[in-house]
Amino acid sequence: MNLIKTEISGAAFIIQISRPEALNALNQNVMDELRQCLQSASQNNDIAGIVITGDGEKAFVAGADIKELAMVSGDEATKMARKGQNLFNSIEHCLKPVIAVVNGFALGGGCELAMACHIRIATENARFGQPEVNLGIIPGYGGTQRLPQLVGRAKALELILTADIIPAAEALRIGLVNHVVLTKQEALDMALGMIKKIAAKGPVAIAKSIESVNAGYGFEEKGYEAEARNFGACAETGDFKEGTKAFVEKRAAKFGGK
Ligand code: CO8
Repeated sequence: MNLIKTEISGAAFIIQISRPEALNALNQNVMDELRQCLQSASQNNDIAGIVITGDGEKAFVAGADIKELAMVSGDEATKMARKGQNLFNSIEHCLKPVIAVVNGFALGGGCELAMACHIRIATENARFGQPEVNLGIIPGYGGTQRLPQLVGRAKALELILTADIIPAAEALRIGLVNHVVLTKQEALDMALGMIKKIAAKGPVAIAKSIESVNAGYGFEEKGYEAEARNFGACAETGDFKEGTKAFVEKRAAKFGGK
């Protein structure tokens, strides 16, 4: 593991995404390491729960890696979106609780990663948003499906269409996070406390609770497939080229609508 730090604390497996120079952005190597970590944690009988967080204080995850994304074709983008959706789906369906400790920016794919977790604990400096339209693309790791489930369709559309970034207090108000605490250490302590509490319950009952809650939502094939396909379609546009170029050049994009 080069881009992820792991630690076991009691019955908890802590996964810390660590690319501080890119605000922990998710490139394909991070995604591969995340998949491996989740697999080993979920198969380990001594582990009762998993915590996912970002290295440092500034960012949980600032999204998919825009510089990597800028290089891919429409078809590749669709495939990457499907692959990421499957990984995040495996988090949602993990039979051990997965808790996101959201420190700082949780944007785009970062917000989507947090939403795939069962519980979200944020620090006061956390910021949430789906700013993909700033880049001429749409959420591609399940955000168009999970955000409406968590905050309702109207608020989800407002956030996705305006690309607004909201503070932790607002995320709490709209039901995007479970708790907001002052520091990352407090958030980690709260997550570890929850896992300790859960570890004392019947593991089969815990697994069946997660399975049953998820069964009411299902993996809406239609919605996720539309998201992956439309993500790929956006990645073929001039708007996407302009959006990613503008990000690298640290300026606002000028979209032509093609
Ligand atoms: N990707 C790559 N690099 C990033 C990213 C990112 N998402 N976010 C930040 N960085 C880099 C910056 O380029 C910068 O690098 P450098 O020092 O080399 O210029 C470094 O991290 C520090 O960032 P800033 O200087 O920009 O820090 P600021 O404090 O000024 O701003 C922000 C912080 C507001 C978080 C700003 O960095 C930002 O807007 N980042 C991008 C947020 C974003 O748009 N996220 C969505 C990305 S798209 C996405 O997530 C799609 C998900 C689905 C993908 C499906 C298929 C792959």
